[in-house]
Amino acid sequence: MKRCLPASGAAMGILTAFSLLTGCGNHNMSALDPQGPVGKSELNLIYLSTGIMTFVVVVVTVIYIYVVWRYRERPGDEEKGIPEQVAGSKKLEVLWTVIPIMLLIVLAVPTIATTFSLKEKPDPADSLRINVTGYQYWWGFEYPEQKVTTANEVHIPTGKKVDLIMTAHDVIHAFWVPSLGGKQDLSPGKTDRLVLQADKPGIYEGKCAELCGASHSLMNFRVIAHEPKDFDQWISSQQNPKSRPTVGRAEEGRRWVEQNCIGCHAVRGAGYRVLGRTGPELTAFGERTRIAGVLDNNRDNLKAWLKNPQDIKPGNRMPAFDHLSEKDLDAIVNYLQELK
Ligand code: HEC
Ligand SMILES: [Cu+2]
Repeated sequence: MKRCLPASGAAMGILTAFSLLTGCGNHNMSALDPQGPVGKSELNLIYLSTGIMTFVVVVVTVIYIYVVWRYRERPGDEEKGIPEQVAGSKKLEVLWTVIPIMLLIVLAVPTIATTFSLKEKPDPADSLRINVTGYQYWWGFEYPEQKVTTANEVHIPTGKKVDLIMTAHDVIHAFWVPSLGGKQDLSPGKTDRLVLQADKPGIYEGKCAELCGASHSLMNFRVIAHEPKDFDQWISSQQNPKSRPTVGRAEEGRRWVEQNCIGCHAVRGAGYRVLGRTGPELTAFGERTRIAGVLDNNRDNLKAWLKNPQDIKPGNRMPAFDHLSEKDLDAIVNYLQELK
């Protein structure tokens, strides 16, 4: 179980509410347990605004309780006549205008400075560029310099700025990896930038954070961070995928895929021409940890997905292949699991 709340007890109640909202307790999915410099700077802003809010709530509550107690009705009040009237007091009006303005400035300056610094273009020499596209309901990732494309799982090196250039294919989505940073909206016809960095290797869960349709809540992805040398190895394995199967059943599956799937899915190096790219890249699919962001990648789940993707992710754009025989589905599964 991860440590979710900081030891310092300030504003525990509010932080508990935050931790529920950020999925605390979920593996690597808490904005309160940041795993990189961007997440840390965002957490500082959360602390700052929570601190200011707590200060205001405490001050107002104390004044309120004091006034109710101090000016309660007491015997003999009537003889004293009407109390002193202070409506329109210049001193008070100025005071309660200036204090909130000052608090807003204290909140605004670091917030705006941080927001802009997250959008600063990093030096291309020591950053990695990845193009991100949001689709209903999956994520496309392209490494333009390395000429690698993948989907739903994005691999990055640790200790390096990752320059994410984002757009959307259909409707607005939002890229959010709670423990690394975000969110950043992805809009059709527009590009936006988010720079992230992971300090340690590991799997960081991501989510779409903008309601985008029936399966919005299932639009999950993973950021997989590696030590730089392991990352280089991953890149070169992606550049030379093993896509021509040697075993019989898998070869049969390759033919089924060629006949049924290449209108939407690409498999690099598979020996056929890709016709369309409206679905996730399937190159090296056997190495993925999940299917469509929601199922563990194993044979049974893959078969269930092919038979009825709509059951698993309502409204997604993949047709069912329940008309194929069990044998043919097995062959396809063999092939996909062999892609490494
Ligand atoms: C009409 C286009 C289309 C066809 C044809 C199609 N798919 Fe898909 N497929 C999709 C889309 C779109 C998704 C993404 C669904 C989502 O997650 O929203 C998908 C997702 C998948 C995934 C999960 C990918 C991932 O990144 O986790 C697999 C595996 C898959 N398809 C296999 C196949 C196979 C095998 C065939 C052929 C038998 C096939 N698909 C035919 C559109 C298609
Ligand atoms: Cu979305």
